[in-house]
Amino acid sequence: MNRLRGKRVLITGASAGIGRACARAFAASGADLLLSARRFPNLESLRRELTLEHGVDVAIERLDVRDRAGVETYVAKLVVENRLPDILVNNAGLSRDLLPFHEGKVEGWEEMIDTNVKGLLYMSRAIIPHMVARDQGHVIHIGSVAGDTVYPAGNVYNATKFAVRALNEGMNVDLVGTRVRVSSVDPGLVETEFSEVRFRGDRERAQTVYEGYTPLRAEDVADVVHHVANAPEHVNIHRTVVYPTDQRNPYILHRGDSE
Ligand code: NDP
Ligand code: 8X3
Repeated sequence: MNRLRGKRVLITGASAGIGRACARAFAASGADLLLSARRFPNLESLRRELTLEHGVDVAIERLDVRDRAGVETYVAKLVVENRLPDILVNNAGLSRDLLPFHEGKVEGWEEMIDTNVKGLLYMSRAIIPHMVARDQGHVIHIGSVAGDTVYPAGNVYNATKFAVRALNEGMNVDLVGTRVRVSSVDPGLVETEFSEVRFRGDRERAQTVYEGYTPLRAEDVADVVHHVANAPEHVNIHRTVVYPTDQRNPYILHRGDSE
């Protein structure tokens, strides 16, 4: 049963990877979209594609989730336009470097904390009060298995995703008694631009992350997000962990004869 037709879905970080795949999955179900990211040309081509293929309404916004005033101005504009979302997908995020803690680059740490934690907080704080006022809404965070288990040199990235897990629980606890749902979809290894960003543009190194096994595709994660969002209103799927079949935890990865 499709419960998403005519819903409005706001997705942060929709210019690539999981965010873009989520936009495609929701559009295919007839949902209208509010898409944001920093790379506006990517959003423009996605809007063209989705309006042409699915006839849905797609509004795009150049938005850096680290910019608190920018986030608040954006949400205020949505209020004025009467276009608040039914569903918020907090997807924008990144990792920088893979260095032992004592060799870490502080500026990369700040970028991760500002994006993965503070950006998610700014957006959630701006949107959720409106959901509470309407007693309806669904916030879906893209967490990570990195928020379950720390791996070597993951340190600050792990800490940001542990924070997302805590916030997912905290928001759920605080929203009891309302019909606002909060969920987290927590993937293992997904082949996107993620590793290229982590390794600051080193494509060769990024490719080695996905060699010798079959990683998740962004579309696989979008399927799960779509499933979580499409659950009946009385069902709140708190947390979904999704790994590639070749990976069973952050340490156990079978690099062998997979395609
Ligand atoms: P990509 O690098 O492919 O996409 C990241 C998206 O986030 C881009 O659209 C980017 O847009 C956006 N983004 C980054 N920084 C900002 C910012 N400051 N403001 C607004 N948008 C921003 O990576 P993924 O699709 O893989 O990552 C999406 C989410 O999934 C992240 O939260 C990541 O931590 C999480 N994740 C990824 C996994 C993986 O293995 N790939 C596994 C588990 C979780 P732009 O640059 O245009 O602003
Ligand atoms: C991204 C997956 O394993 O690189 O969150 O941390 S991992």
